Amino acid sequence: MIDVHYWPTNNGIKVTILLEELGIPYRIVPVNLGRGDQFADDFLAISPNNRMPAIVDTEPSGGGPALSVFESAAILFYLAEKEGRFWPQDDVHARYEIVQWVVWQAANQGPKFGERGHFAQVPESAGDQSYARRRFDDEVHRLYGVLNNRLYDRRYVAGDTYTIADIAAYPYTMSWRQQGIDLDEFRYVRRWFEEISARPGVQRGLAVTAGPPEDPASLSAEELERRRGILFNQRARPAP
Ligand SMILES: N[C@@H](CCC(=O)N[C@@H](CS)C(=O)NCC(=O)O)C(=O)O
Repeated sequence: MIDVHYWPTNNGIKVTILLEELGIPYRIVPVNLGRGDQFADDFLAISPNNRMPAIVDTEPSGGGPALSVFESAAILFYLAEKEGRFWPQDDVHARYEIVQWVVWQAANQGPKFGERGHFAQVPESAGDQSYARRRFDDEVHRLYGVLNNRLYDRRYVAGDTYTIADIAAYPYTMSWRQQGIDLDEFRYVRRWFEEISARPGVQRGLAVTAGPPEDPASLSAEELERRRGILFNQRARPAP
């Protein structure tokens, strides 16, 4: 069984999309990010960067003890390799075409889009954010261009076949409007986006929740204060 330590965010849904595309059984273990579950000791034991997603496979290939994997890109590689789908293993050219684009997503699209979203939400009371906003708006626009140039003569990110490179890059493009992007400017991305959005496995992956939403009104002032203390201004945890 695959346990998916999960919250429905762009990085979390990469994993549920792949699992739904693969059609293999899995179990959701909610990691409520707003409550700070990512700092629990048992979660840190499998995901030391205090970020979800992470998985635990109780039946890894070849047997042996349960195997845990953190970082969404590593999880995509692990599951695709194990199941022998969406990441060809027998052709080094095709394999590394996909590796490059999954790593491109994890090292560029994910972090830059994430920072754009962060600075867009900083309240005016925190001071002038115009430099940071401009910087990450430009980066997001540049990265849509990288994807567009990639897709103008290819059906999918890594070539003619749908792979984990598409599953990695898709979630962050779902909010193109909020990101200030006009998809008419990136028409090859639009064509790809519409095709990926229509896949039943993608739609099933997007529909996966981590349980009913929490009612903010149910939280005490002490609990809100506790959450603020662990979620904001995160700094290094001391070594044991
Ligand atoms: N590079 C990581 C990023 C994971 C990540 O940033 N996860 C976010 C949610 S999308 C998280 O767990 N945030 C918790 C926090 O900021 O405290 C991956 O791709 O898995």
